[in-house]
Amino acid sequence: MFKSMVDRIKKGLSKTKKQISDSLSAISFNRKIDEELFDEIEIALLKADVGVEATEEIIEFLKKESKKRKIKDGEGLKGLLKEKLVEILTPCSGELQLKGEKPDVILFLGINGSGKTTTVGKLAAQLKKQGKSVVLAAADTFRAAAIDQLQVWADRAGVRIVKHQEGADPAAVVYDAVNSAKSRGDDVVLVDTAGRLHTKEHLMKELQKIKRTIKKFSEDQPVETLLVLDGTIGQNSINQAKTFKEATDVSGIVITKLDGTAKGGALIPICQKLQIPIKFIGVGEDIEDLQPFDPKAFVDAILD
Ligand SMILES: Nc1nc2c(ncn2[C@@H]2O[C@H](COP(=O)(O)OP(=O)(O)O)[C@@H](O)[C@H]2O)c(=O)[nH]1
Ligand SMILES: [Mg+2]
Repeated sequence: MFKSMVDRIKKGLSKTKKQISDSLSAISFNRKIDEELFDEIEIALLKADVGVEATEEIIEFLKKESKKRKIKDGEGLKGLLKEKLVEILTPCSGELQLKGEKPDVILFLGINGSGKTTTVGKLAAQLKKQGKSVVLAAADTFRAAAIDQLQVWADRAGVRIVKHQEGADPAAVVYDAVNSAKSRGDDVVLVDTAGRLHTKEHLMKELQKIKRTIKKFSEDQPVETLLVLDGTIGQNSINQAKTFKEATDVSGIVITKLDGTAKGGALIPICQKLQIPIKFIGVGEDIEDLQPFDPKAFVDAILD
C-alpha cells in the first residue's frame, strides 16, 4: 500500500519532480564532491522555491555532514540531501484529527481558485470510503456557479449536500448543515467557503461568523480549520496565509496543484514560516488526487 501511494504521488508530482530533478540531474551526481556541485544544488533548490533561508540551511548541512561522514561522491551527497529534506519536513506534517463528535466539522478557507471546493469533494469521497457519512455545506453563496460546482462534487462522491440560494447568509447554510447532521447522526460536515468578497475585512468577518455558528453546537468544533493554498504560486502564498491566520485559527494546510508546478519546494518555507502542519497535498483534478502529506514519500517522489 505504501508503495502504491508513493507511485501515485510520483505520478501526480511528475512535473514537480521533473522540474526539480531536471536541474539536479543536469548536475552530474556521478562525480566527486566539489564546490561547483554545491552551487548547482543550491541553484536547483532556489529554483524549486525552497527559499533562501532553508536553502542556506540545507547547503550548510550538506557541506558539514559530508565532511564529517567522509562522503566523497555525489550519490552520497544526494542521500544526505534526502535525509535533510525529510528532517525539515517531518515536523511540518500532520494527520487529519477527527473527534467522532457526530458531527465533526471541517472548515475550509482560502482565496478564490486555491482549490477549496475540489479538495472538499476529494476529501468527502475519501471519508465516505472509510465508512463515514459526510455532509457538504455550500457556504460559498457568492455565486450560483459555486453552489453548482459543489453539487457536482457531492454527486461524484455520493454524499449529501446542504445548500441555500445564491446570496444567502453562509452562516445560515452552515447552521442548517450542522443541525441536520446532528439530528441524523452524520459523522462529518465539510464546509466550503467563499474566497472572495467585497473586501478583505468582509471576508474575514464572514469566516468568523461561520466559526461562531459552528461553536454554537460544540465548543470543540470545528475539529479542523484547513487553509487551502495554491502550490503553483510557491512562496507567494505565505502572505496570503498570514492574512487568514490573523483572522482565525488555522489547524492545518492543504497545498494543491503540486502536479503542475516547479515550485513544490515552497512547502518548506510555507511550513517553517507559518508553523502550521501540512495535512494534505493535491496532486491532480481527479477525485483520488488528494494525499495525506507524508514527508518521506514526498521527498522520494521528487528526488528518486
Ligand atoms: N491540477 C490540479 N488542479 C487542481 C487541484 N486542485 C484544484 N484544482 C483546480 O483548480 C481550479 C480551482 O479549484 P476550486 O476547487 O474551484 O477552487 P476554490 O475557488 O478555492 O473553490 C479548478 O479548476 C480545479 O480543478 C490539484 O491538486 N491539481
Ligand atoms: Mg469554490
